[in-house]
Amino acid sequence: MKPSPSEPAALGQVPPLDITPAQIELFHQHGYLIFDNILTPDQVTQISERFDPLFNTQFETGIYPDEWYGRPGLSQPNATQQMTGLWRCDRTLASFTLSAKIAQINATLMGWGSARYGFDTCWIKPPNAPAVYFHRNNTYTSCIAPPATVTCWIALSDVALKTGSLEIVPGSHFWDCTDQVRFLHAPQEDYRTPLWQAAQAAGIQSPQIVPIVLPPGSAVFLHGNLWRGSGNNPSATKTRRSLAISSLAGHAKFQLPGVGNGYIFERYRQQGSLDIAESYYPVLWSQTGYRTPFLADYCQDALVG
Ligand SMILES: O=C(O)CCC(=O)C(=O)O
Repeated sequence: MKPSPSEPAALGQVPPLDITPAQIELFHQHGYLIFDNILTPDQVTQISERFDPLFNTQFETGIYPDEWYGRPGLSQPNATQQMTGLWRCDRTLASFTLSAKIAQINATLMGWGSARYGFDTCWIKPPNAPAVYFHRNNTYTSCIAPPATVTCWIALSDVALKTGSLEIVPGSHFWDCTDQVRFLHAPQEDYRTPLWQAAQAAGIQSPQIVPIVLPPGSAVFLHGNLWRGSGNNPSATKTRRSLAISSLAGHAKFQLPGVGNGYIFERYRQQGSLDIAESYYPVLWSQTGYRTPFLADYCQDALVG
């Protein structure tokens, strides 16, 4: 389904922010926050229906994604399917991943006055899908200043122990430790190895790993320094699906060339400038009401109105 272009989303059109100071405090303390029913069942279906065409190389806009794992007919049938850079491929997905509301919540949790697109990723774990290494998302954002991201991770199916939950470690966003860019899929060793190493560096004896359990349409907001990963999907029949929408600060810039990592961001660096181009990383929400103008013609905002 192709959404028609809409009017610009001005400040007044964004629904009131339904997040409290107490929730913001919890996010700062623990590095995550559960947010119920961010999407309706119809919206969950609308998003999920777009995934099969994408993984079968049918891109509504004709544009390929930034990152893509798990191809029917080529990959192992149980391979985790992950695709990043969805908004450029499909305008129905863009109408969610570029929404002002999610960017507003992301920014508010981080104390930013504005938020721009960072990355948008779907994670599809079929029955018996392998593990995903523990990691910190900010590791993949270190070529950006500030090197900080925040993610709204939305369940599109039941996310539960029996389908291989997302796992997080509350408070680990405070740990003084390092991480490195890794290929995250199907590790040969224990998928928690990077976590054990980080905990040791931070002087934490027994990190508390919490499985995230969510019904479809509910979300968890994740601080970019929070350690997260997932085990295999033990179900013989059920596929676990999610959509992760990550923001950067609206005022973010590139670090100097050669500083930090960002294998996707670096594709979009403009020579001779540290500015992040809004054509690739649009500003989605700002306290001033500013939103990158081309968005109004590109797609609707599915969460406005
Ligand atoms: O969905 C998963 O299994 C992993 C997701 C994840 O690690 C992430 O969103 O950073």
